[in-house]
Amino acid sequence: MIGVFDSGHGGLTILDALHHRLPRQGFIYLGDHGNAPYGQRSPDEIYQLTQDGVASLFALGCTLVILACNTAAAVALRRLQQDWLPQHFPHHRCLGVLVPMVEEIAHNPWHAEATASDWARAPETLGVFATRATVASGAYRHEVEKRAPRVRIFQQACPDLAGRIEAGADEAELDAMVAQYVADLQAQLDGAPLDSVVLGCTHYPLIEPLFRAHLPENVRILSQPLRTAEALTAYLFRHPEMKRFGTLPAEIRAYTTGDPTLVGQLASRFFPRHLPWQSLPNHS
Ligand code: DGN
Repeated sequence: MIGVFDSGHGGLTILDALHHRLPRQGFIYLGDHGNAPYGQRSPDEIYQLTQDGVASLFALGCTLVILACNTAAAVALRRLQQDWLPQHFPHHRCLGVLVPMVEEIAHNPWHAEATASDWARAPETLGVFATRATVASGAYRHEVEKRAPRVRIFQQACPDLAGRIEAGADEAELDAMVAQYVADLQAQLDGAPLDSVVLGCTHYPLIEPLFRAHLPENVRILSQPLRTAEALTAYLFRHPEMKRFGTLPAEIRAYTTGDPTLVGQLASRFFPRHLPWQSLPNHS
């Protein structure tokens, strides 16, 4: 089984795409609702909660875990990969949702063809909308500088947008928030044209039409669920030992550190199929 971890149920937008792309693959989803939201927490807290969540998924039998939460991936993934996994779980793996997005930009075919003077005239600009903690972590900037150094990145924190989406706020309220965050991003650009945008939080794809409506028409919105699913498929092709394909329908188990009944009601908007939510074993 492959584990999918998120601070709540926003990561179901990622699970949905993974399940669609890999229908025979079993998944165990864990939402840390008992400690959500992560977006306003300190890096140390986010690191510890993410490590605990991943350890729980390992204990449930997963050997590969996707951090479907941008905040957890941005703050904790590198430290987990560099310190914790090699020491405690050398044969287990953890992947995130940031690198697939940055690779999509880095592998844009136009980049390979562009000459130095094309770049000097028009470097590609990437906008990232994310939680405050994701932006503050600098992880998107780090990955862009490493993998797509000629791309100029502009980040816009969207405090409470995920919370309001999750609370089922009406469209007019969400539209006003998105309009403001798009305007704030554009103010940072100082007139430079925006080429692509990452909706760098699990909840934002649910209101992509609102971002679409406020962004200039030619801006490309990169799909994080889709790209993550493609990246996982390619990873499993390179690492067949991580793959455990079964018969259809593949099993999907869903655990929460919160109230399973409540989570089941809220989560139906994020995942089309009914999931039998359970409390995380041995969780108090
Ligand atoms: N899942 C989080 C993310 O993708 O950043 C958003 C929810 C939260 O914890 N604020």
